[in-house]
Amino acid sequence: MIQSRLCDLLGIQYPVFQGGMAWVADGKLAAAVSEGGGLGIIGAGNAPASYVREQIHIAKSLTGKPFGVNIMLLSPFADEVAQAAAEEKVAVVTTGAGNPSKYMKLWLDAGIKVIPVVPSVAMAKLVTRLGASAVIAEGGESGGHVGELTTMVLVPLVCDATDLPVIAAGGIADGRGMAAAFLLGACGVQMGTRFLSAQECGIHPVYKEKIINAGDLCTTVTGKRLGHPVRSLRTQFARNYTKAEYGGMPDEELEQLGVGALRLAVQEGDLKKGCFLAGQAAAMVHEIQPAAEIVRDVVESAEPLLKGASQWVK
Ligand code: TUI
Repeated sequence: MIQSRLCDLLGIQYPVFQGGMAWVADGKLAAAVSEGGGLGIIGAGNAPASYVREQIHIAKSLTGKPFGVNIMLLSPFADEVAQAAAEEKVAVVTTGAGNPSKYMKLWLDAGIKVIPVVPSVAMAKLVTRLGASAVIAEGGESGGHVGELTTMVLVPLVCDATDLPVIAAGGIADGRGMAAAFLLGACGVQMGTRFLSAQECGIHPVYKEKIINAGDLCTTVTGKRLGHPVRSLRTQFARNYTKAEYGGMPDEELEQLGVGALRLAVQEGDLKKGCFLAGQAAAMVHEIQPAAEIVRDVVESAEPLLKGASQWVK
C-alpha cells in the first residue's frame, strides 16, 4: 500500500489528487474521487461564487471525506470565490495560474490547507514562507495553462527548494508516472487528463472519445503570444488559433477567439470552435472507468514498480 505524509496531512487513503479542471471538475466528480480514497477537487475556473458554492454543497451531500476547491487566480471572480471557499470551510484550496499571496491569510484563518500550483522554484519558496501546507509542482506536459518547465526538471528542483510535501503533476496518467514521480522526490501525484475519462466526469461524449483515441502528438500549446500558454488537443480550433497567433491578428481579436471555447468543448463537444484542454498524457488514457477504479489502478500499478526499483542496484 502506497502511503505518504500527504495522506496523514489530509486524512486521505491514497496520495492522489484529481486536478481542479475548469468547467469539468464539478462536485460530482470531486466526490467520486474522494470516495475512492484520493482527493477530489472542484474547479472554480472562471465561474462565479454561486456556482462554486452549489458544487461544494453537491460534493458535501455525496461524500463525508475531504475534498478541495481549485481557485483559478486569473478569474474575474477570484475574490468572491476565495471568500466562498473560506466561508464553506473546504478542507483544501489549491490555486493555479497565478500568485495566491493576497488570499493566504483568509484561507489559513479559516483553517483551510492551502496547496498552490508552483511553476518555479521562486514560487515554491514564496508560498512555503506564506504558510502553504504542500505544493503542486506541475510541469508543462499538463493540460490547460502551462509553465515553462517539464515535470522531470521541476519536481526535483521544487523538492530541493522546500521541506513541504510536493505533489507532482503534468504527464502522469498511470502507475509508471506515479512511481517515477516518487523517485523524483514527490510524495503525491495530481492527474487531470486521466480523470477526463472517469464515468462520473460529465464532459460531452465527443470530448471523452477524443481523449481515449488521442495519440502521442495529439496536443499542442497555443496562446504564448498573449502570455497565457494553454495545452489542448490539436483540433480545428487549435489550428485556427495558431494561424491567427502567428499570422498577426491583433491581440484583442485573438483574445476574443478563445472566449467561450472551453464551454463549447465541454458542453457541446464542438470540434470546430471548442477548445479541448488536455495534457500529453491523453495518449495514455484508454478506457472509461469509475473514478475510484482509476485511483486504485494507478496506485496498485505503481506499487510493484517502487518495490522493484532495487533491481537496478547490484
Ligand atoms: O492553472 C492551471 N491550469 C489551467 S487554468 C485554466 S483556465 C485559463 N483560462 C484562461 C487563461 C488561462 C487559463 C486552464 N488550465 N494549472 C496550474 C498552473 N499554475 N500552471 C501554471 C501555473 C502558474 C503560473 C504562474 C502558477 C503561478 C504562477 O505565478 C506567476 C506569478 O509569478 O504570478
